[in-house]
Amino acid sequence: MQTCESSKADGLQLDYGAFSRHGLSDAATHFDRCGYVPLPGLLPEATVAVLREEIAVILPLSNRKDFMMVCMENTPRHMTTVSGLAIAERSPAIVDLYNDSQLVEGISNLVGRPLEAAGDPVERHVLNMLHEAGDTHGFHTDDYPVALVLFVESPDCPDGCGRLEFCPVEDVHEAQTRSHAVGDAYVLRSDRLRHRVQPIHNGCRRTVLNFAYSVEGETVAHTPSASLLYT
Ligand SMILES: O=C(O)CCC(=O)C(=O)O
Ligand SMILES: [Fe+2]
Repeated sequence: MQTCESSKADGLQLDYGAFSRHGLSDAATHFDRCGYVPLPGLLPEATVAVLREEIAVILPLSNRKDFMMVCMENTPRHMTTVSGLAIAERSPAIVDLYNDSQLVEGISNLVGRPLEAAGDPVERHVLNMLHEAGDTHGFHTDDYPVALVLFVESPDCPDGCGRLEFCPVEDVHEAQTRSHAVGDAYVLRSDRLRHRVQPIHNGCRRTVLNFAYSVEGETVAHTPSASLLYT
């Protein structure tokens, strides 16, 4: 008998092999020290295709944001966003993906602590789209400690625009940059590392889902940033 269950039935399979394809001998130790681990190819092509359809459904609920975020040292936001509430309303498949137990277990193992869903439904799973020349998600730290960022679109521009840049909050001279292709993902210790997305060039597009998780038993200090960006 055929059963129809969970997001898997909708084509949102993940390639969990990505958790061992990062080329690091001990990813958990690396994450503890550096706060960043790539998950290349976590999203198979078919999953990217389904996510694009889901995103087309939620985009009518998007907001255009062009402002300087005062609570994050006046850094720029030029981007289109969709809040966690809108995603929950229109895309049960993305919500299922966020809650996928094998995914959450994989990230928990990487982080070395049990993770749980972010308490704030606005920030829990969001969409960030950079699609106009100069669009950027300026420097900030997140309220939640762990971010999983999934790439549905990414520029393949030879100048390498739209790269992730991150550095320890206390040492801005330690900045590192990383590029990601469509289908890739990464995990970031996003409350401790100051991070941004470098501006994109004319004609380039960068669309990500950001899944935020809490560490079980830890409280989160909330800033106004999520409501400024997603409502
Ligand atoms: O788009 C990215 O790579 C980073 C996203 C991010 O920092 C955020 O949503 O808080
Ligand atoms: Fe962030």
